Amino acid sequence: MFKNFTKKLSSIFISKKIDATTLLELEELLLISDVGIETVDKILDKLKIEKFSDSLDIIEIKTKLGKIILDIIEPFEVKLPKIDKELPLIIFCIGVNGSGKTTTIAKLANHYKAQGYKVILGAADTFRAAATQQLSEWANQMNLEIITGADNSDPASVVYQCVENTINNNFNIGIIDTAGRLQNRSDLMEQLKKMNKVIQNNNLAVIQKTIMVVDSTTGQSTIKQVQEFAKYVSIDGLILSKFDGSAIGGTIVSIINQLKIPIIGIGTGEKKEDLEEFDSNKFIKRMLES
Ligand SMILES: Nc1nc2c(ncn2[C@@H]2O[C@H](COP(=O)(O)OP(=O)(O)OP(=O)(O)O)[C@@H](O)[C@H]2O)c(=O)[nH]1
Ligand SMILES: [Mg+2]
Repeated sequence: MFKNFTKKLSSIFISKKIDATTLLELEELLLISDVGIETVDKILDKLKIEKFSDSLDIIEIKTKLGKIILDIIEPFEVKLPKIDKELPLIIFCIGVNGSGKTTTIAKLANHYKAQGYKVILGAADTFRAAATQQLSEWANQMNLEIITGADNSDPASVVYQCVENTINNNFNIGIIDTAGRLQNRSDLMEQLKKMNKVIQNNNLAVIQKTIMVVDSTTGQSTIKQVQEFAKYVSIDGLILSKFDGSAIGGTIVSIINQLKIPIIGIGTGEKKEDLEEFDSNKFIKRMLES
């Protein structure tokens, strides 16, 4: 997640000084760690007003830097949605093409099924037959019910059927997959809005959580994607997929700082077990121990 962060940090502060040179080097280190410039500025501004001891060492730097970053991210650490005793939960998964939605849905289904909850899936990606098939394979593997629609049928209709089935057949949770869409395709974004409206229908008593799945290897461009999606639907949290790959951890810090949207989970592989809840303390530890 972070490549040799501490090693590089130690080499910057070998001079045991906080001065213009070391701050510039720290700025570069944070930037190559994928923390966006706005967030880097905020971190450095806070660091500059810290009091440091004369015998400044790497532990002191790490502790202060870690605390500054933790203060930014900790308020946005949110656990996976809990199941309510009274009302079923509907998780509506959205995101751009290939971000990891369908795989994340399998991971979420696995998480809730393992706790003994009754889970149903909704394949509202009706654009590609392969998409429905992909989700159906996960459903088969986990022995889950799934609602599908005919190819190119109205995805909002699959959403409706999935929510209705969740309620009428006493499922604890329905998880809805949607087709990947680019945020600049306003027709597809309007369609997303329509699906969202179906879930919000007053006659359907559910708790809705809309989760945007973001590919963490795409770095800073994720910020723009999320901002655009948020213009059409209210997003409760993000799951960042593909953290086992080339993703660099700093993106998380700037996503939180700029978007103020909670991070719910982190995808760490292609298997259904590869989902971690976001833990900000663990994140800082990984960063400072890397
Ligand atoms: N390494 C790794 N691969 C992942 C992760 N999540 C998803 N993938 C892979 O990324 C690719 C795309 O994942 P999908 O779940 O199909 O993505 P999607 O958002 O549903 O894609 P579309 O429906 O085409 O928009 C697949 O090859 C997945 O196995 C992850 O956390 N780690
Ligand atoms: Mg998909």
